[in-house]
Amino acid sequence: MNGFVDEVTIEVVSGDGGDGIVSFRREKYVPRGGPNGGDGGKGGNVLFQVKDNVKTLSHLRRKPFFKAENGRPGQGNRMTGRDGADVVIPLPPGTVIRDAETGETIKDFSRSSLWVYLEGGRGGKGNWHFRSSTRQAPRIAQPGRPGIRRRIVCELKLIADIGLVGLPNAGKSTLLSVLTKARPKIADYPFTTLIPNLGVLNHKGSQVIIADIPGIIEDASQGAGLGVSFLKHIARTRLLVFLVEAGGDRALSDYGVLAKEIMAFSANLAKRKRVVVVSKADQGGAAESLAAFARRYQEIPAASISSTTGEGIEELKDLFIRLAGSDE
Ligand SMILES: Nc1nc2c(ncn2[C@@H]2O[C@H](COP(=O)(O)OP(=O)(O)OP(=O)(O)O)[C@@H](O)[C@H]2O)c(=O)[nH]1
Ligand SMILES: [Mg+2]
Repeated sequence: MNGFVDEVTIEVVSGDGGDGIVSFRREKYVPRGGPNGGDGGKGGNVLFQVKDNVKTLSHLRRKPFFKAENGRPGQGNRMTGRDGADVVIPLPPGTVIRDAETGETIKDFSRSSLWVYLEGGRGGKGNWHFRSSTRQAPRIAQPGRPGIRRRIVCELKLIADIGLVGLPNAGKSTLLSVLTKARPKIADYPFTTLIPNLGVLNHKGSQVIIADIPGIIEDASQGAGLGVSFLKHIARTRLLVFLVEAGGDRALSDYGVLAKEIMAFSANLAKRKRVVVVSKADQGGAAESLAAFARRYQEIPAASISSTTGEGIEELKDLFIRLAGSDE
């Protein structure tokens, strides 16, 4: 998956109300009993349920039509028909729904919620309701109201769980391509990535969305290089991954630059849970870098990897899921 927006058009229909019926009591010795036709049941509603463990709109793409059940007709003895069952459509947080015809925004879902979008049709009244002193044997009953049909566009603004930060060329995009199906541009020069890339890591039944952003250099917060405004794309992540190239103490100073620029961008983002990942371990110097980190920042978890040889990648997936994952 690429880009920050995903969009699916679906069709939803609430249930029709059940019809009221015409019926008369039948009793021994009573030639013509009074009216006793029951009301129809209500049609089922269409609801949206926003849940944290839903990450994408792919289930809607597989099945883009939802219909709630119709209400059942009334019965004799003034019995009301059964209500139709609701249909509940799961959505990931961050979804905006729009009317496909008018383009009007219907709702913007940011966090978990359950919301009734379309009410089912009301059930019709049975003839029992229409009795009066002048009309003792009413032969009329009301039909149920029809349900409502709508075409809507669901648009997901993806929210990453993990943000990859690093100096240009640290190997962020390469790591994203190794962990996920995303295929960002990778090249041997700085500032290859100009706009953020997203990928979904599926691992052992859990998922995390990872954002790869442009490289950060010293004074980026003052506008150097590509600046830091793209950090807003990872403002809501659960985990920051500082990717620094292997090579003894250099990894430590690179980390210092990143930490300082992030702090200058947002003190709030700087408080986010973080891990250090030493990249390009195949080029040597990773053990020294890790040791230098362990001496200086005991409290920050650190790991080393090579996207080229695959060294440390499985362990990194475990770590990412443990610190930022959710069930699929
Ligand atoms: N030897 C080695 N080279 C790597 C590894 N990971 C990435 N590279 C190389 O490092 C260079 C930069 O990789 P990118 O993934 O584009 O780096 P980036 O951090 O996304 O860079 P920007 O987008 O410019 O910030 C490329 O030539 C990659 O092939 C690794 O594990 N080992
Ligand atoms: Mg890149």
